[in-house]
Amino acid sequence: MQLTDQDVLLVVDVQNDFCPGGRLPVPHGDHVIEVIHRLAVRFAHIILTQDWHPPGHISFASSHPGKQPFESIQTGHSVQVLWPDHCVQGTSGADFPSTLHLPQAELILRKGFRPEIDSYSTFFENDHTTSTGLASYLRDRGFARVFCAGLAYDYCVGFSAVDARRAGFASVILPDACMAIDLNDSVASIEREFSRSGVSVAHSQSLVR
Ligand code: VGL
Ligand code: ZN
Repeated sequence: MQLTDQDVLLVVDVQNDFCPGGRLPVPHGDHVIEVIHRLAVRFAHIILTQDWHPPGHISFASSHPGKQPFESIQTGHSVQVLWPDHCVQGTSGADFPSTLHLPQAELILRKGFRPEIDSYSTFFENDHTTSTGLASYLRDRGFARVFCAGLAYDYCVGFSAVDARRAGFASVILPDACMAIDLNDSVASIEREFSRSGVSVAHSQSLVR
C-alpha cells in the first residue's frame, strides 16, 4: 500500500495505564511501541491521542457503589463497561510511556474528559453525537485517509477506525500495531463493525512510501 501526504497515522492511547504495570493493562500493550516506531518513519503526519479522565469519571467502577471492574451498566446513551480507575488527568498513568518516542507528532488529542460520558472513539464520544473535534481538524488539514494503531484494538482503536469512516475518511486498521483487551467477544464484535463500515485491514509492513 502506497502512502501519500494525505495519509495520517493515528496512534491511539499508548499510555502507561494500558501497558504492563498500569491500572488497566492491555496484555502485551507495550509491544505496540516498537511496531509503531517502525511505522512512524513512513508517515509524513502523526497524531497521538490520550485517554484523559477526571477523578470520579462515569467509566470507573469506583464511581458506582457495589460495582466491580469489568461489570457493565446501562447509562442514558449506551451500555458502559466499568473499568478500574485509569488515565486520570495529570497522573503518571495517563502519561505516554517514556519509551514512546514520537516528537514529530503534530497533535495530541485528549478525550474522555467529560465526567458523565465515556469516549472510546477519538472522533465521537459514546453518545455517537458529541464530537471531539478530530474530524474537523483532519478535514482542515486536508487528510483523506486515517491509519489506526495503538491500544486497545477492540476499544479505542477499533471505535476510532469505524468512526473515521462515519466522518467520511478512508480508514485502515493495522492489527499488528495494536493489542486487544478482549472482553465479552469484543474482538469479534469490532471486526464485524470493520467489515460493515468499510474499514480496510493492512499489515504495517505492507505500507511503503
Ligand atoms: C480504553 C477502555 C477504557 C482504550 C480506554 O483506550 O481502548 N479502553 N478507556
Ligand atoms: Zn478510558
